[in-house]
Amino acid sequence: MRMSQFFLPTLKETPAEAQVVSHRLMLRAGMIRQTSAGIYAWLPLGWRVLQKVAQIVREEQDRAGAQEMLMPTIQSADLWKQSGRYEAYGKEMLRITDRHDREMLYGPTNEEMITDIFKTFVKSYKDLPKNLYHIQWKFRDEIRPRFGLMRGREFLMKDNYSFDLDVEGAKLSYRRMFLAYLRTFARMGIKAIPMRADTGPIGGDLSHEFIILAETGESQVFCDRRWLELDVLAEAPAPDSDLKEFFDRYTSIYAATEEMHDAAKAPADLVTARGIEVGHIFYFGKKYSQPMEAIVAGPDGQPVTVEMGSYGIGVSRVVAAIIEASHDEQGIIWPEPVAPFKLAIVNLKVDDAECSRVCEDLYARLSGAKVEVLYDDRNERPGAKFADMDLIGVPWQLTVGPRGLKAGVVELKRRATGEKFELSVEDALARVMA
Ligand code: 5CA
Repeated sequence: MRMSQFFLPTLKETPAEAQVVSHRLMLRAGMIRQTSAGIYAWLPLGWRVLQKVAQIVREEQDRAGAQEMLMPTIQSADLWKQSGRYEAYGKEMLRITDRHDREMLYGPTNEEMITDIFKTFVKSYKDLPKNLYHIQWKFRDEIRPRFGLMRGREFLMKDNYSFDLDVEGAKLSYRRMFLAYLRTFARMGIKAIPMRADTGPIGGDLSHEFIILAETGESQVFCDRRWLELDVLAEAPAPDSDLKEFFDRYTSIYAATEEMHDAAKAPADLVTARGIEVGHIFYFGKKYSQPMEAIVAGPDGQPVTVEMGSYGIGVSRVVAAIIEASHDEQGIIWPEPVAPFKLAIVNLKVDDAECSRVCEDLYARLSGAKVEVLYDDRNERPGAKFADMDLIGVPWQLTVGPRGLKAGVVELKRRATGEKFELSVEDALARVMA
């Protein structure tokens, strides 16, 4: 992408309405634009990151055996009357009446709809287990939408739903998702710690919130210091084993939200911090399958009401949470797996023929090798270019200037550490393509 053509409306000033750093930086970096309270348009830079995050979520769901589908945002109120949640959800649900006076709603979650779809088609234990997910916009009419994407009204969620014949099967599905969540966040370059949690309006008796530690988190959390050192990806077992040993080991390391914290059970080496909830998993048995009659024929021909769980990741909140956990005074520091571009080329003097020739050549070769590269070909002061690059947080910056070229070098800078390397063009290329 050429920066001269890219729709990237960065702001010099800090927007007064933004209270937390992720909201400020997303506005300043031209990632999002608020269109109504708690509702945002995703501009090209933000959209690239949102898709990166969604893709990692998708790959880990697929790896765990879940199958992707897509349910609509607009739902009929009838289903919610069957489960008993239509009244219970209260004002947080956006209710809509269509031209035929039918009651509709913008879905805040999908337990009812998926249970209805499931029971229409699945009639036998032989078709179990099943685990279905989608990545879809949700709407919750939060009293106080705030902190930008962290607590929006419209937000992107990955939600999936497991169906099993018995409790043992449902608990295995839960452990599989527990592992998938640990892997998902680790792959994004962030540490999300599973904490025993309250089940709230979703219901059930087994639940974990996945929490990222960050100063601006909405809740107080407590965990054993060992959590900070765990290397989940190195230790993760294969998803097709029974995962009992793994689940017991991980859940035995202390971690709790404020509501569940018990000082008497906490370890000596306790970390107290603020946390952001990026995911939440629930096992709730027959809470929806019973009232909605999701029943299959069991092995002995007798009817069995299925066991269910649901599992959510706030995909759009994750984008903000990553920024909360990874930024400095100058701007965002994207972990490479979710970065909008891997590398930026900064042309210090676009009217210098040699500078531009080298930059164009680099740009063509990197693009040809499918490296996602942003080329700053604008006629701007070097200071303004560096400030923009640090603000939008691309992991590697390759600076090409007339003085360096005379000495045969370009400068490669790593955004995360500020380290700078003077390298020949070929060595710089080899380094970023590795
Ligand atoms: N049906 C279940 C799981 S599929 C469910 O809805 N769970 S939830 O209510 O905990 O939401 C799942 C995730 O969505 C949360 O962990 C959080 O990361 C995200 N989320 C919830 N509300 C908002 C909001 N207002 N703005 C942004 N993200 C949100």
